[in-house]
Amino acid sequence: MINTPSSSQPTAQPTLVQLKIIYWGPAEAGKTTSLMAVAEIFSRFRLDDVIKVQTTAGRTLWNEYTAFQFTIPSGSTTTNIVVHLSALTGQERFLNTREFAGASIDGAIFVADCRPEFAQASARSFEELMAFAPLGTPVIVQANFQDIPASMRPQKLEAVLNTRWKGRFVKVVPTVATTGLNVSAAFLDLLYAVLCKQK
Ligand SMILES: Nc1nc2c(ncn2[C@@H]2O[C@H](COP(=O)(O)OP(=O)(O)OP(=O)(O)O)[C@@H](O)[C@H]2O)c(=O)[nH]1
Ligand SMILES: [Mg+2]
Repeated sequence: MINTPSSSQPTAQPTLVQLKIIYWGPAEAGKTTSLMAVAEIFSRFRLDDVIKVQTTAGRTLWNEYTAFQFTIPSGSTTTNIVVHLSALTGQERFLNTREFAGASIDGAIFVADCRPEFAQASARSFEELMAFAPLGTPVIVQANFQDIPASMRPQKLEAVLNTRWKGRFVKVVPTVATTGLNVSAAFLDLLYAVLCKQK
């Protein structure tokens, strides 16, 4: 987090807080789709267009990036919060890219692919995030692909993750990234967790 008081005047001046948040998860779990949905839902707070670095087939090569500015009351003044949001590449061979683009994060949204055949890839990717993110980094888990009947449900995913990672994530949110279902809730939950930590 970069926290810049706009002025050293004794009168209350707006404060600028800059946060970096990333989507992390296995390949094709819905990270980019989630970012695009959040970019659309919060379009009036967006600072610019979404930047994409993708293969010709639409796979994330480096990341997709967008930024928002939210202004919230803070005592007698306001705080401007600039959120830098990236969806990282999920392909296993791009671990270095992921680690580079994900440096110095304030929080992460882990997108789990809940279809049964992707359980192992999701577990592996979550383990990778746990090794990568500094202890205490707020993490929200999206239980994605909830529109697929055979998908693991959020309660089950939470129980599975708790067997190894209890206390390392804030909560599990059921999502369908393609319809935008709950992706804004997951994003706001993470923002709240990050801001509570900064206090
Ligand atoms: N049915 C369904 N499809 C989804 C959901 N989320 C994403 N998809 C689809 O899954 C595919 C992969 O989604 P992306 O958002 O590109 O996945 P990604 O995690 O960014 O993938 P990489 O960048 O390659 O790691 C796309 O065809 C999406 O439309 C979901 O909740 N339900
Ligand atoms: Mg992607």
